[in-house]
Amino acid sequence: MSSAVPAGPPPGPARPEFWRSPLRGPWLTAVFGLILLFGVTVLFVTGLLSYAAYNPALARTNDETPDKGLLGFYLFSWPTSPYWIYRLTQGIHVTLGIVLVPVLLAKLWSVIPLLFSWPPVRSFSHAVERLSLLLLVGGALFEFATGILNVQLHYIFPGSFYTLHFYGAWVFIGAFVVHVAFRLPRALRAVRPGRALPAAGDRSAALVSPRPAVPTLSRRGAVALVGAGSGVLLLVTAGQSVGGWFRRTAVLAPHGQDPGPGPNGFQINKTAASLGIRTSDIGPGWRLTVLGGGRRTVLTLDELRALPQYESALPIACVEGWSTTDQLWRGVRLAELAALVGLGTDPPHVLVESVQRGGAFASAVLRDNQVRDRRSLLALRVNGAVLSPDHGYPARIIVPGAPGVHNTKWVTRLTFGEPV
Ligand SMILES: Nc1nc2c(c(=O)[nH]1)N[C@H]1C(S)=C(S)[C@@H](COP(=O)(O)O)O[C@H]1N2
Ligand SMILES: [Mo]
Repeated sequence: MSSAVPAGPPPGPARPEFWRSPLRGPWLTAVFGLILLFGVTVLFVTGLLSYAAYNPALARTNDETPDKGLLGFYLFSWPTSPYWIYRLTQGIHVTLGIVLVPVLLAKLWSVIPLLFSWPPVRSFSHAVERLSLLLLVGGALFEFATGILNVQLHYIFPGSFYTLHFYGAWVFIGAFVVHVAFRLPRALRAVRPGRALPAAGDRSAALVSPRPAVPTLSRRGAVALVGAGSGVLLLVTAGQSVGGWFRRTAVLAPHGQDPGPGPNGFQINKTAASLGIRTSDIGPGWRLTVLGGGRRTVLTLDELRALPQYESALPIACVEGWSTTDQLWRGVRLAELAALVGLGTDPPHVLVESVQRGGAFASAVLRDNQVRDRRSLLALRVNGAVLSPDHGYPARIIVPGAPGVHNTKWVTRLTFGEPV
């Protein structure tokens, strides 16, 4: 006497009537989806550029990502012009990532009934599709969460942020491309003016509540609300990338809104004290050692000051998205320091080491195009004053277009042209 009646979904979210919002439907999902299609594409491209900006293939110090294999590709050497390039690309990456959060959440809200669709697995292809959506949604949440935690300096990751965000990006983008390939035609149809109602059996019709509550907001109103949320985030974030006066509007910026007065009054990433830089490391006993071509020269600070000094107006642009306006640096050209060890014509790459003991940013390798640029300095002064200890006294690197992390502070050794 077995019953042939298939069991319906259990009470709760697996039942379509459970979902009552009259706003859900193909149009709303398509609008958010199309915004994300554009936004995520920009995030992916600027993210790849951010990776390339580290000159990852140049040296292990620049990119410690394990087993990156083919994914560690990059197509070009990071340029030094325009000198604000990283300020722009990374400012866009971080600001856009934050601004898209309301859109991402709204998109997920619009499709949440599908998460509980019954039966959980209908067929093999349905299972594959659901698995790909797991990678898509999981990947998106992972990338947004790790990115935001990093720009908020909240390092709770089990490992390096770079490694996690890098591999997460490839998983996410793979699932994203598949998702877009399958859903883009439907999304475009859903936003076409004068579109027909979804045909019966159309899976996207599952988004429409069979028992809608009375609307308190139109669908356009919902889009406007999400847009307003993104707009507010833009207003309280972008100031950290624009810098200068606008820093005051960046109330979400973790370094604070006021970097203090005077020539050294611009944003500091890590203070000397926080990294354990001792006064004895950068006191009168400090020396700059220049190595390369089998030669070695050691200079005191006074000897460095006696070399020809040049000025460059360049910003600091951090991977965390904040940047400064142009600061006026003054110091010795990297190319002329290479000349001290006989490598003045066509200077090669250089390994820059600081007095800092350990830590990922204690050293970096700059590519030959960065060494050769006449604006690249070992800076001793900024905005007319001696560097403050927090900005890298007695000497720091400043290179046009480079990510902040390659502008090593408290430099003590330069090694030109050695294999790294
Ligand atoms: N030795 C050393 N140099 C360093 C760092 C560091 O941690 N140690 N931080 C880098 C990073 S991530 C940035 S963004 C810039 C910030 O420079 P600022 O603090 O002078 O603005 O310094 C770079 N130079
Ligand atoms: Mo940075």
